[in-house]
Amino acid sequence: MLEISVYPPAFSETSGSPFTVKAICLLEQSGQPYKVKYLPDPRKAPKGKLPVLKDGSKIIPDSDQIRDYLEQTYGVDYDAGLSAEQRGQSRSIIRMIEEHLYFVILASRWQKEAHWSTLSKEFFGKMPVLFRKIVPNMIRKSVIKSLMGQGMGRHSEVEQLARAKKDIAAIEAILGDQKFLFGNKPTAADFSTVPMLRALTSFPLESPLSKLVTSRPKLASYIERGKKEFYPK
Ligand SMILES: N[C@@H](CCC(=O)N[C@@H](CS)C(=O)NCC(=O)O)C(=O)O
Repeated sequence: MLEISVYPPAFSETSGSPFTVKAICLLEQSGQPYKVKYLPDPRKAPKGKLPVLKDGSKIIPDSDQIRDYLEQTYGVDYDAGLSAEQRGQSRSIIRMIEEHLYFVILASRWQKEAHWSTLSKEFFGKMPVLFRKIVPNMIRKSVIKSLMGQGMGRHSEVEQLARAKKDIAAIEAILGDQKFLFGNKPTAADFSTVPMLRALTSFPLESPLSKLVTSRPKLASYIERGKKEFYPK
């Protein structure tokens, strides 16, 4: 049976990372039986990140590659019914959400001083006390280093917010009055977008960043609808 390794649930989401939630949703939609393995530590994963899919002896890291694998191996088409043009638009939305907006969320969770203790308690609260004094700060340092490398961590919070606002406004414009980004049926772009926007709104401290979603009624109902329609029950 397919087995997906993901972070344990966090902040009332199915899993602690929007990428692992996405992978679970992709599996859910594939119609294939699968089981979920919770793994708090990604260091042994092939790319040191989660999600990772195991299919017999095959190990597939990265949610994008997991999507390709499920499409190629099990004949799923997450963009069924979309034109070539829409498939291109879908790809661009996914890249914007995963390779840009994600880093604003990462900075908001890990870099922003006012959010850190809430994140740390949720992710590391069950760790033995001795480790809890050292490990969370070590991981935080490495996340901030990666944010500096990627570049988002070099922007001020105000600049990050302005960048996120443009992405979220773009999603709102694409959604319009539709149920999902490309019509009545959820497609690949929704499986990336809904978990990412929910990563913003599920964080228990309200912020100008989370308000970018919660203050837009169409987006707020979109992410509720997504959860109802394609998250595991
Ligand atoms: N491109 C990857 C991104 C996965 C990713 O960034 N996972 C993060 C959690 S949000 C992770 O496991 N990070 C661990 C680390 O960097 O040490 C995918 O789509 O799966």
